[in-house]
Amino acid sequence: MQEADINITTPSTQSTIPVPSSYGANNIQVLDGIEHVRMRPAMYIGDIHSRGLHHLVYEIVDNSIDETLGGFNDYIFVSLNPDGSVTVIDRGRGIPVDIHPEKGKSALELVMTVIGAGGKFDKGAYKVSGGLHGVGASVVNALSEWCEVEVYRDGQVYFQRFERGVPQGDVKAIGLSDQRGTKTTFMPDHLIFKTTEFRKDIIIDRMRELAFLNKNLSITVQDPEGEQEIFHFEGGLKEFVLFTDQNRMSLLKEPIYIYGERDTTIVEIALQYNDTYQENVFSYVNNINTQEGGTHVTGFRKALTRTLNAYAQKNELLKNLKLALTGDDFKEGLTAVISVKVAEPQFEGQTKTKLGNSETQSIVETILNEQLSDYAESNPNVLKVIIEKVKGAAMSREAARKAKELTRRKSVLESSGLPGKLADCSINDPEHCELYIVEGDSAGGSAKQGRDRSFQAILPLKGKILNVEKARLHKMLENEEIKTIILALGTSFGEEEFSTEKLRYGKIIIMTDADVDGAHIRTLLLTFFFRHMRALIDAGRVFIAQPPLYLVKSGKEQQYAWDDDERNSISDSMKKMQKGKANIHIQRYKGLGEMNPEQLWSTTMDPAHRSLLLVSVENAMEADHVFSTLMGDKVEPRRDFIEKNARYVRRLDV
Ligand code: 0RA
Repeated sequence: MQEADINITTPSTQSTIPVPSSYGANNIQVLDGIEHVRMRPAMYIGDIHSRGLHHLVYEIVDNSIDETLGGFNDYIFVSLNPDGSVTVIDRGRGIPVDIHPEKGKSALELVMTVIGAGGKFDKGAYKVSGGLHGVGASVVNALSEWCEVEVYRDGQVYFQRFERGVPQGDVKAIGLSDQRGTKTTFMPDHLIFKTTEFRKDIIIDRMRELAFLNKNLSITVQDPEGEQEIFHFEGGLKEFVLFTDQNRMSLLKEPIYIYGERDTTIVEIALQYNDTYQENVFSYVNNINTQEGGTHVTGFRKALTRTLNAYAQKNELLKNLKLALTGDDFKEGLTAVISVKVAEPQFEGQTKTKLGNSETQSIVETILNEQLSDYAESNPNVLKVIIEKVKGAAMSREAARKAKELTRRKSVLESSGLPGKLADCSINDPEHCELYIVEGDSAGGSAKQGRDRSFQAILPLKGKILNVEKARLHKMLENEEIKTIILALGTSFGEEEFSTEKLRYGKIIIMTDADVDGAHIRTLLLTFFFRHMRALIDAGRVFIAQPPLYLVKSGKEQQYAWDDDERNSISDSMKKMQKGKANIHIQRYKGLGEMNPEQLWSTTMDPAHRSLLLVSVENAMEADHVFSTLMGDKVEPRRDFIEKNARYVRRLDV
């Protein structure tokens, strides 16, 4: 889970930065392309913030991955260099350097300067070509202050340099080498990007994921200090599942592993059951995370349900169960990774991360049916454990249904009224309404007095909400705070009933104190939204308020500060105006309740001055990992995690 730094007034993604004009007339088309990329970078890489910046690395690495998928490469080296540039090296075939007969330029130069040229080279069966990926090295080149490529081919080392996309001379042979491969180094252009600082943890997360997905590949990541981490997983997806469940208690000795090929499609699946109640299924097509699922996931679910059900029936494992199993019963505690390699993937859906190829469904289904049945026959003890788990889910589903029926009339969730604690806003148009979920009654009081009641609603929570990571569905619905939130949002709840369309507010803003309790409550709320109302996060509806930490006063002058650096620079500048004689008073806000309503409004709630953090799930696997670590049962990993990440937690007063 990322709390991306995004102001409510979204910064313009357009820039008007020209490319150098030292380019001949025959290059006009190339120049047009580069210019367009530099003018509208977001069209090519998503945005010009941290996310887009990291996409540059993925684009280059994807080319090396294509070589890997084609069977030509087993090694990738990624270096975050001390000067802020990034180097990617592979041992693939090397970008060709011979002259293209019609264009009169080297293939290397075309790959690096013609937008979309990468796709014109047939580099193997499973080209990465979905989502934001696949725009090619030329886009990275166009968005780099400079970029240097070395190609190791035919016993030679070839070299070419570019500045803001423009070649600085032709490709030349600069030496001899018996290696093969490609080395690309680029410096992201600070004229384009709001931040040019690469984060090691973000790079590592993706490189680890790629190594899980390509078991023959070894990826080394080197940081600016020269420290290296090597990712190479001979067990592939099996190790991926173990990694995902490292903080959960597994019910199996080891994950079940499936591998099969049919026509040109490759299917790889690993799965296991753990003692929690959530399902975690991650799916990939050609190494791209298919967040919206698709035909490969449908095939997986059908085969899993059918095979396990058939096995249980045949072996009379359901004798004392008085109800039929449903697809949902197989989801509780399931962790699975599905990875398919498809020659011509069709991506659909809102974010183009849903696989559409219909043939893939039956291929996955057939392969899983066959191999899982075989596995079941030779591992009856494992199957017993799984079927027990599934039966538990079915019985709890039935118990929940009965309980719901009994309390239906009284149930708050079914009543049309709003919770009593909610101080609602007066206008009705959800797009313009905001809900502040506030910690505690006293902060709630300040917020109620400080707000603009026309469009801002306040919902004060009493202390902590339930940790949904450890609770079954019907337990959650018995929790007052959770019921109150669901009611206020208006979205209803549960797989069938939940609907974003019924959401009563365009923005849901979590506003907690800047202390440990506040951080905990925020995490509990985020866990709830992530596990049970993920669509709200994906739709960009969930935000975190940013109250100031300090009030710096000197005489009549006063200014707020959001962190220690800001506090120091404010007090320094106050001292200088008043020539060192200033009597500076610094107030540290521990809780929202310490601010009066006017202060809370002007610093934290007034859309003209506040800044909010937008909550986004950059990587579902990573988010799952964070929540299962922070909220799960195992204590050790939680302690490790907190110790390791403590230095990232800045605005926390322990
Ligand atoms: C075009 C054609 C061939 C390889 C590549 C591009 C290629 C591109 C990149 C980018 C990073 N690493 C790369 N490795 C290879 C095929 C060349 C051949 O047939 O020898």
